[in-house]
Amino acid sequence: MFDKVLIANRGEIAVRVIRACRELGIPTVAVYSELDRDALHVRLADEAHALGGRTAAESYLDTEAILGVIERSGADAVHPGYGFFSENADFARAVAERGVTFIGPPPEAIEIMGDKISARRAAEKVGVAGVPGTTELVTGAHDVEAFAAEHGWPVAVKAAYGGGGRGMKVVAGPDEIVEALESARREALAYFGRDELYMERYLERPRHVEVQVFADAHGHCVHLGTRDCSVQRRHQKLIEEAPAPGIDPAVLTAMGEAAVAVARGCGYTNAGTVEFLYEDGAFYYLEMNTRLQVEHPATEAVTGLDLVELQLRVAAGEPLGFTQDEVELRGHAIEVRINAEDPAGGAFLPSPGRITRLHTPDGFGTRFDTGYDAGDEISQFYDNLVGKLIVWGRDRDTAIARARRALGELKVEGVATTVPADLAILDHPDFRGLAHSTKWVEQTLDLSGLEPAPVTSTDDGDTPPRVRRDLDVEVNGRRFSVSMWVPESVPAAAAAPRAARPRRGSSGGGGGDGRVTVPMQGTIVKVLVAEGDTVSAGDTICVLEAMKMENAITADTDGTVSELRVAPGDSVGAGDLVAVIS
Ligand code: MV4
Repeated sequence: MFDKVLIANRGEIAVRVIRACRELGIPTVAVYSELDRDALHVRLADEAHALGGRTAAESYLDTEAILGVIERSGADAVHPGYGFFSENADFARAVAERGVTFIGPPPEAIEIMGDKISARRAAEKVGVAGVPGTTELVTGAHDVEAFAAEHGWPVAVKAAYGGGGRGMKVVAGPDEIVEALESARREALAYFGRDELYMERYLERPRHVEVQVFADAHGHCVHLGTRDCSVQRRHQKLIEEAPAPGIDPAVLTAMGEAAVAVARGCGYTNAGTVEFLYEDGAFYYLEMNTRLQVEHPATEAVTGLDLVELQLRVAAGEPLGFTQDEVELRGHAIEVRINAEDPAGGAFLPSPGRITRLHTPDGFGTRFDTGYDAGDEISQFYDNLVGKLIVWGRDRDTAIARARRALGELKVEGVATTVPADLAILDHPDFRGLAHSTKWVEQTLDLSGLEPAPVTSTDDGDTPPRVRRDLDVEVNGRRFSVSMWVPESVPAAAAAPRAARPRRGSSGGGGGDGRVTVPMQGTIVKVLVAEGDTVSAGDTICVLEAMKMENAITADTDGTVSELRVAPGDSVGAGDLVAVIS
Protein backbone atom coordinates (compact mmCIF):
# COMPACT_ATOMS: atom_id res chain seq x y z
CA MET A 1 0.00 0.00 0.00
CA PHE A 2 1.07 3.62 -0.33
CA ASP A 3 3.27 5.45 2.18
CA LYS A 4 1.61 8.82 1.71
CA VAL A 5 -1.23 10.01 -0.49
CA LEU A 6 -1.56 13.55 -1.77
CA ILE A 7 -5.09 14.70 -2.49
CA ALA A 8 -5.06 17.18 -5.38
CA ASN A 9 -8.50 18.54 -4.59
CA ARG A 10 -10.61 20.40 -2.03
CA GLY A 11 -14.03 20.27 -0.41
CA GLU A 12 -16.04 17.18 0.37
CA ILE A 13 -14.22 14.89 -2.04
CA ALA A 14 -10.84 15.71 -0.48
CA VAL A 15 -12.38 14.94 2.92
CA ARG A 16 -13.85 11.70 1.53
CA VAL A 17 -10.43 10.54 0.30
CA ILE A 18 -8.64 11.57 3.51
CA ARG A 19 -11.11 9.47 5.51
CA ALA A 20 -10.53 6.39 3.35
CA CYS A 21 -6.76 6.81 3.65
CA ARG A 22 -6.96 7.16 7.42
CA GLU A 23 -8.93 3.93 7.70
CA LEU A 24 -6.17 2.21 5.73
CA GLY A 25 -3.48 3.80 7.90
CA ILE A 26 -2.10 5.91 5.05
CA PRO A 27 -0.83 9.43 5.92
CA THR A 28 -2.39 12.18 3.81
CA VAL A 29 -1.18 15.41 2.27
CA ALA A 30 -3.66 18.21 1.58
CA VAL A 31 -3.02 21.11 -0.76
CA TYR A 32 -4.81 24.43 -0.48
CA SER A 33 -5.36 27.75 -2.16
CA GLU A 34 -5.12 31.04 -0.28
CA LEU A 35 -8.87 30.96 0.30
CA ASP A 36 -8.78 27.39 1.65
CA ARG A 37 -6.01 27.91 4.20
CA ASP A 38 -8.41 26.94 6.98
CA ALA A 39 -10.67 24.56 5.04
CA LEU A 40 -11.91 21.27 6.49
CA HIS A 41 -9.78 19.13 4.17
CA VAL A 42 -6.74 21.05 5.38
CA ARG A 43 -7.73 20.59 9.00
CA LEU A 44 -8.25 16.84 8.56
CA ALA A 45 -5.14 15.92 6.58
CA ASP A 46 -1.93 14.87 8.30
CA GLU A 47 -0.04 17.64 6.54
CA ALA A 48 -1.03 20.52 4.33
CA HIS A 49 0.86 22.58 1.78
CA ALA A 50 0.06 25.94 0.24
CA LEU A 51 -0.40 26.23 -3.50
CA GLY A 52 -0.99 29.98 -3.41
CA GLY A 53 -3.57 31.67 -5.58
CA ARG A 54 -7.29 32.09 -5.33
CA THR A 55 -8.82 30.91 -8.59
CA ALA A 56 -8.68 27.24 -9.51
CA ALA A 57 -6.21 28.05 -12.30
CA GLU A 58 -3.85 29.67 -9.81
CA SER A 59 -4.11 26.85 -7.28
CA TYR A 60 -5.68 23.41 -7.76
CA LEU A 61 -4.98 23.55 -11.50
CA ASP A 62 -1.38 24.73 -11.17
CA THR A 63 0.55 21.65 -12.30
CA GLU A 64 3.95 22.96 -11.24
CA ALA A 65 2.72 23.93 -7.77
CA ILE A 66 1.18 20.50 -7.21
CA LEU A 67 4.21 18.66 -8.58
CA GLY A 68 6.31 20.76 -6.22
CA VAL A 69 4.26 19.66 -3.22
CA ILE A 70 4.44 16.02 -4.32
CA GLU A 71 8.19 16.36 -4.31
CA ARG A 72 8.44 18.23 -0.99
CA SER A 73 5.99 15.99 0.85
CA GLY A 74 7.38 12.71 -0.45
CA ALA A 75 3.91 11.47 -1.42
CA ASP A 76 4.02 8.28 -3.48
CA ALA A 77 0.46 8.51 -4.81
CA VAL A 78 -1.95 11.24 -5.88
CA HIS A 79 -5.73 11.10 -5.71
CA PRO A 80 -7.25 13.70 -8.04
CA GLY A 81 -10.86 13.54 -6.73
CA TYR A 82 -13.33 14.76 -9.35
CA GLY A 83 -13.02 17.90 -11.47
CA PHE A 84 -9.65 19.68 -11.54
CA PHE A 85 -6.96 17.20 -12.75
CA SER A 86 -9.07 14.07 -12.49
CA GLU A 87 -9.46 13.63 -16.25
CA ASN A 88 -6.24 15.24 -17.36
CA ALA A 89 -3.97 12.73 -19.11
CA ASP A 90 -0.99 15.14 -19.11
CA PHE A 91 -1.20 15.52 -15.36
CA ALA A 92 -1.51 11.75 -14.89
CA ARG A 93 1.61 11.30 -17.05
CA ALA A 94 3.56 14.03 -15.27
CA VAL A 95 2.81 12.32 -11.95
CA ALA A 96 3.77 8.88 -13.27
CA GLU A 97 7.04 10.24 -14.70
CA ARG A 98 8.07 11.13 -11.17
CA GLY A 99 7.53 7.54 -10.06
CA VAL A 100 4.34 8.52 -8.25
CA THR A 101 1.06 6.62 -8.71
CA PHE A 102 -1.91 8.45 -10.21
CA ILE A 103 -4.95 6.94 -8.49
CA GLY A 104 -7.08 6.57 -11.58
CA PRO A 105 -7.08 5.02 -15.02
CA PRO A 106 -4.11 4.92 -17.43
CA PRO A 107 -3.57 8.20 -19.32
CA GLU A 108 -4.31 6.42 -22.61
CA ALA A 109 -7.83 5.56 -21.40
CA ILE A 110 -8.37 9.15 -20.23
CA GLU A 111 -7.34 10.35 -23.68
CA ILE A 112 -9.59 7.98 -25.61
CA MET A 113 -12.60 9.00 -23.54
CA GLY A 114 -11.72 12.70 -23.48
CA ASP A 115 -12.16 12.87 -27.23
CA LYS A 116 -15.86 12.15 -27.69
CA ILE A 117 -15.48 10.87 -31.23
CA SER A 118 -12.77 8.39 -30.30
CA ALA A 119 -14.93 7.48 -27.29
CA ARG A 120 -17.80 6.68 -29.67
CA ARG A 121 -15.46 4.62 -31.83
CA ALA A 122 -14.17 2.76 -28.75
CA ALA A 123 -17.71 1.69 -27.94
CA GLU A 124 -18.55 0.81 -31.54
CA LYS A 125 -15.46 -1.37 -31.66
CA VAL A 126 -16.80 -3.57 -28.85
CA GLY A 127 -20.32 -3.65 -30.28
CA VAL A 128 -21.90 -1.09 -27.94
CA ALA A 129 -24.27 1.26 -29.77
CA GLY A 130 -24.43 4.97 -29.16
CA VAL A 131 -27.23 7.29 -30.20
CA PRO A 132 -27.35 7.18 -34.03
CA GLY A 133 -24.74 9.71 -35.09
CA THR A 134 -21.50 10.50 -36.87
CA THR A 135 -17.90 9.71 -36.14
CA GLU A 136 -16.88 12.37 -38.68
CA LEU A 137 -16.44 16.04 -37.88
CA VAL A 138 -19.05 18.53 -38.98
CA THR A 139 -17.62 20.68 -41.76
CA GLY A 140 -20.61 22.94 -42.30
CA ALA A 141 -24.36 23.44 -42.39
CA HIS A 142 -24.77 21.01 -45.28
CA ASP A 143 -23.57 18.12 -43.06
CA VAL A 144 -26.34 18.87 -40.58
CA GLU A 145 -28.92 19.04 -43.39
CA ALA A 146 -27.77 15.69 -44.76
CA PHE A 147 -27.79 14.06 -41.33
CA ALA A 148 -31.32 15.33 -40.62
CA ALA A 149 -32.52 14.08 -44.01
CA GLU A 150 -31.48 10.60 -42.94
CA HIS A 151 -32.30 10.60 -39.21
CA GLY A 152 -34.82 13.43 -38.80
CA TRP A 153 -34.89 16.49 -36.54
CA PRO A 154 -33.88 17.48 -33.96
CA VAL A 155 -30.14 17.01 -34.31
CA ALA A 156 -27.68 17.34 -31.42
CA VAL A 157 -24.45 19.13 -32.34
CA LYS A 158 -21.73 18.28 -29.84
CA ALA A 159 -18.16 19.34 -29.11
CA ALA A 160 -15.75 16.55 -30.02
CA TYR A 161 -13.50 17.53 -27.12
CA GLY A 162 -16.32 18.59 -24.85
CA GLY A 163 -18.34 17.03 -22.10
CA GLY A 164 -20.92 17.84 -19.50
CA GLY A 165 -23.19 19.39 -22.08
CA ARG A 166 -20.83 22.25 -22.84
CA GLY A 167 -20.58 22.92 -26.51
CA MET A 168 -23.77 20.92 -27.16
CA LYS A 169 -26.60 22.56 -29.11
CA VAL A 170 -29.92 21.18 -30.24
CA VAL A 171 -30.92 22.05 -33.77
CA ALA A 172 -34.70 21.82 -34.23
CA GLY A 173 -34.76 22.62 -37.93
CA PRO A 174 -32.84 24.06 -40.89
CA ASP A 175 -33.17 27.73 -39.80
CA GLU A 176 -31.27 27.07 -36.61
CA ILE A 177 -28.19 25.38 -38.07
CA VAL A 178 -25.92 28.37 -38.59
CA GLU A 179 -26.49 29.90 -35.19
CA ALA A 180 -26.24 26.54 -33.40
CA LEU A 181 -22.94 25.71 -35.09
CA GLU A 182 -21.51 29.12 -34.25
CA SER A 183 -22.60 28.98 -30.64
CA ALA A 184 -21.42 25.38 -30.16
CA ARG A 185 -18.01 26.21 -31.66
CA ARG A 186 -17.67 29.32 -29.51
CA GLU A 187 -18.52 27.46 -26.34
CA ALA A 188 -16.27 24.54 -27.24
CA LEU A 189 -13.36 26.86 -27.97
CA ALA A 190 -13.80 28.84 -24.75
CA TYR A 191 -14.00 25.70 -22.63
CA PHE A 192 -11.87 23.11 -24.33
CA GLY A 193 -9.63 25.15 -26.60
CA ARG A 194 -10.85 23.25 -29.68
CA ASP A 195 -13.98 23.67 -31.71
CA GLU A 196 -14.46 20.40 -33.61
CA LEU A 197 -18.07 19.23 -33.67
CA TYR A 198 -19.96 16.00 -34.43
CA MET A 199 -23.64 15.10 -34.58
CA GLU A 200 -26.19 12.73 -33.10
CA ARG A 201 -29.90 12.26 -33.35
CA TYR A 202 -31.33 14.21 -30.42
CA LEU A 203 -33.44 12.15 -28.01
CA GLU A 204 -36.31 14.25 -26.65
CA ARG A 205 -37.16 12.59 -23.35
CA PRO A 206 -34.33 10.32 -22.27
CA ARG A 207 -33.33 9.34 -18.79
CA HIS A 208 -29.70 9.56 -17.83
CA VAL A 209 -28.59 6.17 -16.58
CA GLU A 210 -24.97 5.46 -15.80
CA VAL A 211 -23.07 2.35 -14.82
CA GLN A 212 -20.31 2.30 -12.21
CA VAL A 213 -17.47 0.09 -13.36
CA PHE A 214 -14.31 -1.01 -11.62
CA ALA A 215 -11.28 -2.69 -13.13
CA ASP A 216 -8.01 -3.89 -11.62
CA ALA A 217 -4.64 -4.37 -13.27
CA HIS A 218 -5.08 -8.16 -13.33
CA GLY A 219 -7.75 -8.35 -16.00
CA HIS A 220 -10.80 -8.22 -13.72
CA CYS A 221 -13.55 -5.76 -14.56
CA VAL A 222 -16.98 -5.58 -12.94
CA HIS A 223 -20.02 -3.33 -12.96
CA LEU A 224 -21.45 -2.15 -9.66
CA GLY A 225 -24.95 -1.37 -10.81
CA THR A 226 -26.61 1.70 -12.23
CA ARG A 227 -27.48 5.22 -11.13
CA ASP A 228 -30.22 7.41 -12.51
CA CYS A 229 -29.12 11.04 -12.72
CA SER A 230 -32.02 12.42 -14.73
CA VAL A 231 -32.92 15.07 -12.17
CA GLN A 232 -30.69 17.89 -13.28
CA ARG A 233 -30.76 21.42 -14.53
CA ARG A 234 -28.32 22.87 -17.01
CA HIS A 235 -26.24 19.69 -16.73
CA GLN A 236 -25.97 20.21 -12.99
CA LYS A 237 -27.25 17.11 -11.23
CA LEU A 238 -29.57 17.71 -8.29
CA ILE A 239 -30.64 14.23 -7.17
CA GLU A 240 -29.24 10.82 -8.11
CA GLU A 241 -30.45 7.37 -7.23
CA ALA A 242 -29.18 3.81 -7.33
CA PRO A 243 -30.17 1.52 -8.90
CA ALA A 244 -31.94 3.24 -11.82
CA PRO A 245 -35.60 2.64 -10.94
CA GLY A 246 -38.39 1.26 -13.09
CA ILE A 247 -36.19 -0.36 -15.72
CA ASP A 248 -36.42 -4.05 -16.63
CA PRO A 249 -33.64 -5.86 -14.72
CA ALA A 250 -32.58 -7.59 -17.94
CA VAL A 251 -32.00 -4.17 -19.53
CA LEU A 252 -29.98 -3.04 -16.50
CA THR A 253 -27.85 -6.17 -16.73
CA ALA A 254 -27.29 -5.62 -20.45
CA MET A 255 -26.25 -2.05 -19.69
CA GLY A 256 -23.80 -3.28 -17.06
CA GLU A 257 -22.30 -5.74 -19.50
CA ALA A 258 -22.05 -3.08 -22.20
CA ALA A 259 -20.26 -0.80 -19.73
CA VAL A 260 -17.76 -3.53 -18.86
CA ALA A 261 -17.15 -4.17 -22.56
CA VAL A 262 -16.40 -0.47 -23.13
CA ALA A 263 -14.06 -0.35 -20.11
CA ARG A 264 -12.21 -3.50 -21.15
CA GLY A 265 -12.00 -2.23 -24.71
CA CYS A 266 -9.96 0.80 -23.70
CA GLY A 267 -7.69 -0.97 -21.23
CA TYR A 268 -9.37 0.63 -18.28
CA THR A 269 -8.33 0.29 -14.65
CA ASN A 270 -9.73 1.82 -11.45
CA ALA A 271 -13.17 3.48 -11.04
CA GLY A 272 -15.08 4.68 -14.08
CA THR A 273 -18.61 5.53 -15.11
CA VAL A 274 -20.19 4.70 -18.44
CA GLU A 275 -23.09 7.01 -19.30
CA PHE A 276 -26.14 5.97 -21.26
CA LEU A 277 -29.32 7.61 -22.38
CA TYR A 278 -32.39 5.44 -21.82
CA GLU A 279 -35.60 5.97 -23.77
CA ASP A 280 -38.55 3.66 -24.47
CA GLY A 281 -36.85 0.51 -23.25
CA ALA A 282 -33.64 1.04 -25.25
CA PHE A 283 -30.30 2.39 -24.08
CA TYR A 284 -27.59 4.23 -25.99
CA TYR A 285 -23.98 4.70 -24.98
CA LEU A 286 -23.12 8.37 -24.47
CA GLU A 287 -19.65 8.73 -22.97
CA MET A 288 -17.37 7.46 -20.24
CA ASN A 289 -16.22 9.51 -17.27
CA THR A 290 -12.76 8.41 -16.26
CA ARG A 291 -12.94 9.50 -12.64
CA LEU A 292 -14.69 8.88 -9.35
CA GLN A 293 -18.01 10.73 -9.57
CA VAL A 294 -19.77 13.04 -7.14
CA GLU A 295 -22.61 10.53 -6.85
CA HIS A 296 -20.44 7.49 -6.05
CA PRO A 297 -21.87 7.20 -2.49
CA ALA A 298 -25.26 6.13 -3.91
CA THR A 299 -23.49 3.07 -5.33
CA GLU A 300 -21.62 2.56 -2.06
CA ALA A 301 -24.94 2.47 -0.19
CA VAL A 302 -26.47 -0.29 -2.33
CA THR A 303 -23.31 -2.38 -2.83
CA GLY A 304 -21.74 -1.99 0.62
CA LEU A 305 -18.41 -1.31 -1.08
CA ASP A 306 -16.10 1.59 -0.21
CA LEU A 307 -15.20 2.82 -3.69
CA VAL A 308 -12.32 5.03 -2.55
CA GLU A 309 -10.78 2.15 -0.62
CA LEU A 310 -11.11 0.05 -3.77
CA GLN A 311 -9.48 2.83 -5.81
CA LEU A 312 -6.51 2.89 -3.46
CA ARG A 313 -6.15 -0.89 -3.42
CA VAL A 314 -6.44 -1.28 -7.17
CA ALA A 315 -4.00 1.58 -7.78
CA ALA A 316 -1.55 -0.12 -5.42
CA GLY A 317 -1.74 -3.24 -7.58
CA GLU A 318 -4.11 -5.38 -5.52
CA PRO A 319 -6.70 -7.46 -7.35
CA LEU A 320 -10.37 -6.51 -6.99
CA GLY A 321 -10.93 -9.50 -4.74
CA PHE A 322 -14.50 -10.28 -5.80
CA THR A 323 -16.28 -11.37 -8.95
CA GLN A 324 -19.32 -10.02 -10.77
CA ASP A 325 -21.46 -12.80 -9.23
CA GLU A 326 -20.51 -11.60 -5.77
CA VAL A 327 -21.75 -8.06 -6.39
CA GLU A 328 -25.17 -7.76 -4.76
CA LEU A 329 -27.38 -4.72 -4.85
CA ARG A 330 -29.53 -4.21 -1.78
CA GLY A 331 -32.34 -1.69 -1.42
CA HIS A 332 -32.34 1.80 -2.86
CA ALA A 333 -30.13 4.85 -2.35
CA ILE A 334 -30.78 8.51 -3.07
CA GLU A 335 -28.19 11.26 -3.12
CA VAL A 336 -29.36 14.84 -2.76
CA ARG A 337 -26.89 17.57 -3.65
CA ILE A 338 -27.03 20.67 -1.51
CA ASN A 339 -25.55 23.61 -3.40
CA ALA A 340 -25.17 27.20 -2.24
CA GLU A 341 -27.65 28.46 -4.81
CA ASP A 342 -30.98 30.17 -4.38
CA PRO A 343 -33.55 28.15 -6.34
CA ALA A 344 -36.24 30.84 -5.93
CA GLY A 345 -38.34 31.06 -9.07
CA GLY A 346 -36.20 28.31 -10.61
CA ALA A 347 -33.24 30.69 -11.02
CA PHE A 348 -30.65 28.79 -8.94
CA LEU A 349 -28.56 31.92 -8.40
CA PRO A 350 -25.17 31.30 -6.82
CA SER A 351 -25.17 32.28 -3.16
CA PRO A 352 -21.57 32.30 -1.98
CA GLY A 353 -20.77 33.43 1.54
CA ARG A 354 -19.98 32.32 5.04
CA ILE A 355 -21.89 29.38 6.51
CA THR A 356 -22.90 30.76 9.89
CA ARG A 357 -24.62 27.58 11.04
CA LEU A 358 -24.42 23.99 9.83
CA HIS A 359 -26.33 21.16 11.45
CA THR A 360 -26.18 17.97 9.43
CA PRO A 361 -28.71 15.12 9.58
CA ASP A 362 -27.99 11.73 11.02
CA GLY A 363 -29.80 8.51 11.83
CA PHE A 364 -30.36 5.10 10.26
CA GLY A 365 -29.47 4.95 6.58
CA THR A 366 -28.32 8.57 6.58
CA ARG A 367 -24.92 9.91 5.49
CA PHE A 368 -23.83 13.49 4.96
CA ASP A 369 -20.59 14.26 3.13
CA THR A 370 -19.38 17.84 3.30
CA GLY A 371 -16.17 19.82 3.08
CA TYR A 372 -17.37 22.54 5.43
CA ASP A 373 -18.06 23.35 9.05
CA ALA A 374 -19.99 26.28 10.43
CA GLY A 375 -17.78 29.37 10.04
CA ASP A 376 -16.34 28.24 6.70
CA GLU A 377 -16.82 30.20 3.53
CA ILE A 378 -18.34 28.99 0.26
CA SER A 379 -16.20 30.83 -2.25
CA GLN A 380 -17.50 32.06 -5.58
CA PHE A 381 -14.23 30.77 -7.06
CA TYR A 382 -15.06 27.09 -6.68
CA ASP A 383 -17.90 24.66 -7.07
CA ASN A 384 -20.63 25.69 -4.61
CA LEU A 385 -21.52 22.21 -3.37
CA VAL A 386 -22.15 22.55 0.37
CA GLY A 387 -22.65 18.84 0.91
CA LYS A 388 -24.36 15.66 -0.20
CA LEU A 389 -27.05 13.81 1.66
CA ILE A 390 -27.05 10.10 0.91
CA VAL A 391 -29.84 7.95 2.24
CA TRP A 392 -30.46 4.25 1.98
CA GLY A 393 -33.81 2.48 2.29
CA ARG A 394 -35.08 -1.01 1.65
CA ASP A 395 -37.01 0.34 -1.34
CA ARG A 396 -37.39 3.60 -3.26
CA ASP A 397 -40.35 4.92 -1.27
CA THR A 398 -38.55 4.32 2.01
CA ALA A 399 -35.48 6.12 0.67
CA ILE A 400 -37.58 9.08 -0.47
CA ALA A 401 -39.23 9.35 2.96
CA ARG A 402 -35.83 9.16 4.62
CA ALA A 403 -34.39 11.84 2.35
CA ARG A 404 -37.28 14.17 3.20
CA ARG A 405 -36.89 13.50 6.91
CA ALA A 406 -33.14 14.12 6.76
CA LEU A 407 -33.49 17.32 4.73
CA GLY A 408 -35.86 18.53 7.42
CA GLU A 409 -33.09 18.12 9.99
CA LEU A 410 -30.47 19.85 7.89
CA LYS A 411 -29.85 23.45 8.94
CA VAL A 412 -27.67 25.67 6.78
CA GLU A 413 -27.54 29.37 7.58
CA GLY A 414 -25.59 32.19 5.98
CA VAL A 415 -26.02 31.00 2.39
CA ALA A 416 -29.10 30.07 0.40
CA THR A 417 -29.26 26.41 -0.62
CA THR A 418 -31.00 24.18 -3.14
CA VAL A 419 -32.84 22.34 -0.33
CA PRO A 420 -36.27 23.87 -1.16
CA ALA A 421 -35.90 22.67 -4.77
CA ASP A 422 -34.69 19.26 -3.60
CA LEU A 423 -37.80 18.91 -1.41
CA ALA A 424 -40.10 20.03 -4.23
CA ILE A 425 -38.60 17.30 -6.41
CA LEU A 426 -38.84 14.56 -3.79
CA ASP A 427 -42.49 15.50 -3.19
CA HIS A 428 -43.44 15.71 -6.84
CA PRO A 429 -45.74 13.00 -8.28
CA ASP A 430 -43.71 12.92 -11.52
CA PHE A 431 -40.53 12.07 -9.61
CA ARG A 432 -42.34 9.57 -7.40
CA GLY A 433 -44.06 8.01 -10.40
CA LEU A 434 -40.92 7.97 -12.59
CA ALA A 435 -42.52 10.24 -15.19
CA HIS A 436 -39.43 12.46 -15.31
CA SER A 437 -36.57 12.73 -17.81
CA THR A 438 -33.44 14.86 -18.19
CA LYS A 439 -35.64 17.75 -19.36
CA TRP A 440 -38.07 17.57 -16.48
CA VAL A 441 -36.57 20.08 -14.03
CA GLU A 442 -36.21 22.76 -16.69
CA GLN A 443 -39.42 22.10 -18.59
CA THR A 444 -41.97 20.84 -16.08
CA LEU A 445 -40.96 21.40 -12.47
CA ASP A 446 -42.56 24.64 -11.29
CA LEU A 447 -40.42 26.44 -8.74
CA SER A 448 -42.14 29.80 -9.19
CA GLY A 449 -43.68 29.44 -5.73
CA LEU A 450 -40.29 29.30 -4.01
CA GLU A 451 -39.57 32.55 -2.20
CA PRO A 452 -36.07 34.01 -2.28
CA ALA A 453 -34.04 32.84 0.70
CA PRO A 454 -34.08 35.36 3.55
CA VAL A 455 -30.92 37.43 3.65
CA THR A 456 -28.91 36.25 6.61
CA SER A 457 -25.98 38.11 8.02
CA THR A 458 -22.70 36.50 7.10
CA ASP A 459 -20.43 38.45 9.40
CA ASP A 460 -18.89 37.15 12.52
CA GLY A 461 -20.77 39.41 14.89
CA ASP A 462 -22.53 36.45 16.43
CA THR A 463 -19.42 34.36 17.06
CA PRO A 464 -19.39 33.72 20.80
CA PRO A 465 -16.29 35.05 22.58
CA ARG A 466 -13.74 32.33 23.22
CA VAL A 467 -10.71 32.31 25.40
CA ARG A 468 -8.64 29.62 23.74
CA ARG A 469 -8.00 30.27 20.08
CA ASP A 470 -6.70 27.75 17.55
CA LEU A 471 -4.75 29.40 14.84
CA ASP A 472 -3.28 28.05 11.67
CA VAL A 473 0.02 29.39 10.54
CA GLU A 474 1.92 28.81 7.37
CA VAL A 475 5.67 28.33 7.55
CA ASN A 476 7.52 27.92 4.28
CA GLY A 477 4.31 26.99 2.56
CA ARG A 478 3.44 24.30 5.07
CA ARG A 479 0.48 24.65 7.38
CA PHE A 480 0.66 24.14 11.14
CA SER A 481 -2.03 24.41 13.80
CA VAL A 482 -1.28 26.29 17.01
CA SER A 483 -3.49 27.15 19.98
CA MET A 484 -3.39 30.52 21.70
CA TRP A 485 -5.01 31.93 24.80
CA VAL A 486 -6.18 35.43 24.05
CA PRO A 487 -8.34 38.04 25.75
CA GLU A 488 -12.01 37.56 25.02
CA SER A 489 -12.08 40.87 23.22
CA VAL A 490 -9.85 39.69 20.34
CA PRO A 491 -12.25 38.99 17.50
CA ALA A 492 -11.98 35.61 15.80
CA ALA A 493 -12.15 37.43 12.50
CA ALA A 494 -8.73 38.92 13.19
CA ALA A 495 -7.27 35.49 12.54
CA ALA A 496 -9.46 34.76 9.55
CA PRO A 497 -9.40 37.58 7.06
CA ARG A 498 -11.57 36.99 4.07
CA ALA A 499 -11.97 38.38 0.63
CA ALA A 500 -15.01 40.52 0.08
CA ARG A 501 -15.90 41.25 -3.47
CA PRO A 502 -18.87 43.22 -4.58
CA ARG A 503 -21.69 41.06 -5.91
CA ARG A 504 -23.10 43.50 -8.29
CA GLY A 505 -23.72 43.24 -11.95
CA SER A 506 -24.97 45.40 -14.71
CA SER A 507 -27.14 43.63 -17.17
CA GLY A 508 -29.52 45.94 -18.88
CA GLY A 509 -31.35 49.06 -17.95
CA GLY A 510 -29.94 52.50 -18.40
CA GLY A 511 -28.74 55.30 -16.20
CA GLY A 512 -25.72 53.37 -14.89
CA ASP A 513 -22.33 54.82 -14.10
CA GLY A 514 -20.76 53.33 -17.22
CA ARG A 515 -18.67 50.86 -15.28
CA VAL A 516 -19.79 47.54 -16.74
CA THR A 517 -19.14 44.59 -14.44
CA VAL A 518 -20.02 40.91 -14.50
CA PRO A 519 -22.53 39.59 -11.95
CA MET A 520 -20.84 36.23 -11.47
CA GLN A 521 -17.74 34.19 -12.05
CA GLY A 522 -17.34 32.76 -15.54
CA THR A 523 -15.54 32.86 -18.85
CA ILE A 524 -15.78 35.57 -21.47
CA VAL A 525 -16.65 33.76 -24.69
CA LYS A 526 -17.25 36.67 -27.02
CA VAL A 527 -16.57 40.42 -27.06
CA LEU A 528 -18.86 42.44 -29.31
CA VAL A 529 -17.38 45.92 -29.00
CA ALA A 530 -14.03 47.62 -29.40
CA GLU A 531 -12.59 50.63 -27.61
CA GLY A 532 -13.98 53.76 -29.21
CA ASP A 533 -17.29 52.16 -30.23
CA THR A 534 -20.48 54.06 -29.54
CA VAL A 535 -23.00 52.04 -27.58
CA SER A 536 -26.50 52.49 -26.18
CA ALA A 537 -27.78 51.26 -22.84
CA GLY A 538 -28.76 47.61 -23.26
CA ASP A 539 -26.27 46.85 -26.04
CA THR A 540 -24.31 43.65 -25.49
CA ILE A 541 -20.69 44.34 -24.55
CA CYS A 542 -19.61 40.74 -24.19
CA VAL A 543 -20.95 37.24 -23.62
CA LEU A 544 -20.19 35.60 -20.29
CA GLU A 545 -20.39 31.84 -20.00
CA ALA A 546 -21.41 31.20 -16.42
CA MET A 547 -23.66 28.70 -14.69
CA LYS A 548 -23.46 26.73 -17.95
CA MET A 549 -25.31 29.46 -19.82
CA GLU A 550 -24.32 32.24 -22.10
CA ASN A 551 -25.20 35.57 -20.48
CA ALA A 552 -25.17 38.87 -22.33
CA ILE A 553 -23.34 41.56 -20.36
CA THR A 554 -24.86 44.83 -21.47
CA ALA A 555 -24.06 48.52 -21.41
CA ASP A 556 -25.71 50.29 -18.49
CA THR A 557 -25.65 53.67 -20.17
CA ASP A 558 -25.26 55.37 -23.56
CA GLY A 559 -21.77 56.50 -24.55
CA THR A 560 -18.40 55.52 -25.95
CA VAL A 561 -16.41 52.48 -24.86
CA SER A 562 -13.37 54.18 -23.38
CA GLU A 563 -11.84 51.10 -21.81
CA LEU A 564 -12.21 47.42 -22.63
CA ARG A 565 -10.76 45.09 -20.04
CA VAL A 566 -11.57 41.63 -21.36
CA ALA A 567 -10.88 39.35 -24.30
CA PRO A 568 -12.43 36.00 -25.28
CA GLY A 569 -11.19 33.21 -23.05
CA ASP A 570 -10.62 35.44 -20.00
CA SER A 571 -11.78 34.17 -16.63
CA VAL A 572 -13.62 36.78 -14.60
CA GLY A 573 -14.93 36.94 -11.05
CA ALA A 574 -18.13 38.49 -9.75
CA GLY A 575 -17.83 42.26 -9.80
CA ASP A 576 -14.91 42.37 -12.24
CA LEU A 577 -14.90 45.37 -14.55
CA VAL A 578 -15.22 44.47 -18.22
CA ALA A 579 -15.63 47.89 -19.80
CA VAL A 580 -15.95 51.58 -19.05
CA ILE A 581 -18.41 53.69 -21.01
CA SER A 582 -18.03 57.45 -20.90
C1 MV4 B 1 -27.83 13.97 -25.71
C2 MV4 B 1 -29.18 14.18 -25.36
C3 MV4 B 1 -30.14 13.78 -26.23
N1 MV4 B 1 -29.78 13.24 -27.41
N2 MV4 B 1 -27.54 13.42 -26.88
C4 MV4 B 1 -25.85 16.37 -22.16
C5 MV4 B 1 -24.56 16.18 -21.45
C6 MV4 B 1 -23.75 15.27 -22.29
N3 MV4 B 1 -23.07 14.32 -21.45
C7 MV4 B 1 -24.72 14.63 -23.21
N4 MV4 B 1 -25.99 15.26 -23.02
C8 MV4 B 1 -27.08 14.92 -23.73
N5 MV4 B 1 -26.83 14.32 -24.90
C9 MV4 B 1 -28.50 13.07 -27.70
N6 MV4 B 1 -28.17 12.53 -28.87
C10 MV4 B 1 -29.46 14.77 -24.14
C11 MV4 B 1 -28.41 15.14 -23.33
C12 MV4 B 1 -28.79 15.75 -22.13
C13 MV4 B 1 -28.52 15.17 -20.92
C14 MV4 B 1 -27.84 13.98 -20.82
C15 MV4 B 1 -27.58 13.42 -19.60
C16 MV4 B 1 -28.01 14.06 -18.45
C17 MV4 B 1 -28.65 15.24 -18.53
C18 MV4 B 1 -28.93 15.80 -19.76
C19 MV4 B 1 -29.61 17.02 -19.83
C20 MV4 B 1 -29.86 17.59 -21.02
C21 MV4 B 1 -29.44 16.97 -22.18
